[in-house]
Amino acid sequence: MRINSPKLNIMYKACMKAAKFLIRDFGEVENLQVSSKGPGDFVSSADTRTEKIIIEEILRAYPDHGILSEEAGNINQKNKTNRWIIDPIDGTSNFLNAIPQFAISIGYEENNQIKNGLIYDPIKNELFFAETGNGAFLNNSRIRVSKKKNLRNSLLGTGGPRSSSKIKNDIFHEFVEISKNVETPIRKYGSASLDMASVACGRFDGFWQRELSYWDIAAGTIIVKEAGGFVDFLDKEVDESKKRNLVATNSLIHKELLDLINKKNIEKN
Ligand code: 2AM
Ligand code: CA
Repeated sequence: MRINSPKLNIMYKACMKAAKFLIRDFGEVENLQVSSKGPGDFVSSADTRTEKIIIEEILRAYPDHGILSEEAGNINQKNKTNRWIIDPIDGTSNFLNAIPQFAISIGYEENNQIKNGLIYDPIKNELFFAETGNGAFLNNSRIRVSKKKNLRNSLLGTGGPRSSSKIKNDIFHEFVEISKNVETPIRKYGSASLDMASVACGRFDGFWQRELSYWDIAAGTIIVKEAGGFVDFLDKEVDESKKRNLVATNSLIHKELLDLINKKNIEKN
């Protein structure tokens, strides 16, 4: 693994330590899946433990750094300069249903700018990572976005809407409209971080999703950018970490996809 940045090193160590347990837990979920009790509580404790291990490793190296994590919320909130953003299991519903499509996602930002990102799919043993200015990698290889030039031939991914969404119908409508403009049916794999990683390595030509959380996408944004892609938000919000509606593409199809989304005129962000 060509990791020679201190921040990526910490991410890698933390992630691998947590992944060992997570892989074991996933095996257990496969058993619980067929039991009458179901794996619900077990999964939430796997989530919490993964998070705990990662937070401990980060704080061991950088005790005063800020952390934003899906379950634990904010730690060292007064540190506005250095912040780590963690999603311990991105793709929780997949994990819960014993579907091997989930990831640990960790981002690191300085002064609100994402500098490093790491997304690890423990079941496929795929590690995506990037650091500003140094390119994006999948395991030992440099990755690049695809060269697809038009939307019609593109493979797109999306996700949602969440059950509580107030713009559910608009989101469904948007899905239908974009579907009409692509040959291959749009994929919905249920893990936003891995969807972004898929754009970065050229499996997807583009991905968009509304109403995401910052921990879903923090690591993915730098990985897509460093792979030569384009990350954009549909929100009017200025603060990057508060933007929730994302479009990430190989850059070549970006305008076409964005025009189509904007045409839909979904105003509510
Ligand atoms: P999660 O698995 O960590 O909840 C699924 O489309 C993608 O959207 C996943 O990355 C999922 O993250 C994310 N997501 C965020 N909030 C969600 C919600 N309330 N319901 C469903 N998916 C959500
Ligand atoms: Ca998530």
